[in-house]
Amino acid sequence: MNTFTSVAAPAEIYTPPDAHLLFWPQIAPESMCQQLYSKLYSTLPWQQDQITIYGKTLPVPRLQVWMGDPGAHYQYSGLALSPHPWNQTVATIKRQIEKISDHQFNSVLINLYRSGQDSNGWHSDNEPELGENPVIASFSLGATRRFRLRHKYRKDILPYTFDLISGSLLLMSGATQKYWQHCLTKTARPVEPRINLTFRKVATT
Ligand SMILES: O=C(O)CCC(=O)C(=O)O
Ligand SMILES: [Mn+2]
Repeated sequence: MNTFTSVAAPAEIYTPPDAHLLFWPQIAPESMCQQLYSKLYSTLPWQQDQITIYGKTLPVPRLQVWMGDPGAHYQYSGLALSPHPWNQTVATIKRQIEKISDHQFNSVLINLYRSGQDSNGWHSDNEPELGENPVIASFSLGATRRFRLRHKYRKDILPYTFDLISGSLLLMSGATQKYWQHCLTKTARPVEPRINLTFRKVATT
């Protein structure tokens, strides 16, 4: 597999209060994104997990795979995930993203949004195993979907919206996960599936 173009134009920088966001609209050419998408879609062990919120158990509104170094376990909303070993395609993407972002990761949560009805509700990536000020690198493949961010406490700060196109990379760092929430909204428009990879660094056990 070719490497990504390191053409990635310099990142757009957003520094609203209590957040730090870097956004690269396109770090890989579309033809490569299509190849990566097909590979991941057909080879990953997609799971339909269940989460428990306020005592209610519900299916997660998307499919997902947790992958990482041995010992990189992850828990959220009552769901405990043990890592699948690195798949070659995901490991290649990880190396490129580490180069572009200048951060190291040991795990990734991969989401498959099968249609516009699949989504990801308002949340912060603030689980204890991520530590203080986690750095999250979010890479998208497939359909463009709308990603929103809002401050948790300050209504006077405008929310942010990113249309995450195939090949884009969004890096969230600093206090972003402490003070802001994000979500991936549903859409009534007919859309193709989308795969999103959020690379993370978790404490290993
Ligand atoms: O699909 C996305 O763009 C967001 C994914 C996300 O926030 C997560 O997996 O924690
Ligand atoms: Mn998230």
